[in-house]
Amino acid sequence: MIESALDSASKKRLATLRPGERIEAEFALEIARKASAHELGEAALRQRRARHGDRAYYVYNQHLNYTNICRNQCRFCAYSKRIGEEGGYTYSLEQVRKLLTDRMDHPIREIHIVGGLNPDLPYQYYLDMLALCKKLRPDAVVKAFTAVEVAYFADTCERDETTVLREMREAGLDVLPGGGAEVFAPAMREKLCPEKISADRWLHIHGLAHDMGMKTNCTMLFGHIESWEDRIHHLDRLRVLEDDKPGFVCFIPLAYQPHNNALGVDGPTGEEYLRMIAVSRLFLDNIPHIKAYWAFAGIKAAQMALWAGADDFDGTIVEEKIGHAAGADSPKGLTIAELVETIAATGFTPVQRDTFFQEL
Ligand code: V47
Ligand code: SF4
Repeated sequence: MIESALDSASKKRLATLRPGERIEAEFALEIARKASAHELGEAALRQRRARHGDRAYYVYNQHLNYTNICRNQCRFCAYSKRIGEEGGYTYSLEQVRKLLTDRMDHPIREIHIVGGLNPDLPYQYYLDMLALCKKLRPDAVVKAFTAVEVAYFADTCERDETTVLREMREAGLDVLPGGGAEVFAPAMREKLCPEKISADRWLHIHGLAHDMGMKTNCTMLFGHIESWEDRIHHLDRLRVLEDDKPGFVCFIPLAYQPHNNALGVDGPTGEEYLRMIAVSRLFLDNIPHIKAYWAFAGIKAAQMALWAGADDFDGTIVEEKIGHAAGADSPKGLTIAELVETIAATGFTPVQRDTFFQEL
């Protein structure tokens, strides 16, 4: 939409929001549908600047996807394989060690670990992998296992979720990543990922982690078959949890990658991506950071997103596998020099951070 379809009262309200001002779900839906991309972006940029000035954060990180074998079959997922299917893999702990030690000359500050739900892996494997990461990389924050994996460990290893989180933390887990949230609206979840844990359970596990003092991230997979109502409903559930049990660090709108999966619809346009970033910044007044995840959005759209409300560009990654299995045409990783140059080219000031957004 090029022209704004907002009435004059809503136009004025959007243009004069105070820093951190809360907007209701109804207003969020109205502006998402009717404001021009420019109006939305300008309002979100003001909120972003009020919080973060001209800083644009990045992290020196490494992703590690330990297995692609998964019991679930989410319809958007091009990454997972069934047991015995060609292309399936599971890293031994020796392979994990090699992937980490190959990069020992890089000052990596975050290790991001996620994988499929693989029935062949014993509980001890996860504990040993965390301990190995901490031993090899004592200076890095270990961000590992989505709520979907935590629930799977609990269900298959006869422990409750709190025990899983406690034992994982004792082994080296610092932070939960935000994956697996997809779209919370039940009708969408049924169509997208019927075997996956419910929205309530995803939120419950993040709430448990927050209660233990563990920080977490949150995501939404958007730009496929969901509506703006579904998106605002999702953001609202995150905002309610954060009010009740604070602990989210960063929200990541994940741009749907449309290839090699069962969903069969296109992904978001650049304009839709920027609108999603802007509405996230405007609605999530209690979550400090919005990530422009370049690996899924593409570098250019992620650069633009810094002007539409995002303040984080994520990281070096090293090897992104999930979006690339579904056709992402971004690089699989960036060197630290490329990352800094890419951010600086937007006019924002690149600032290296750790997982908690402490400046380094
Ligand atoms: O959970 C799967 C999504 C997620 C597709 O917490 C897809 O800092 C797009 O959660 N198109 C994994 N997305 C990525 C993720 C993430 C990434 C970066 C940082 C953080 C963080 C979290 O990717 C999955 C799923 O929601 N996904 N298939 C697809 N075709
Ligand atoms: Fe498995 Fe995660 Fe892919 Fe779903 S998105 S099939 S849970 S790896």
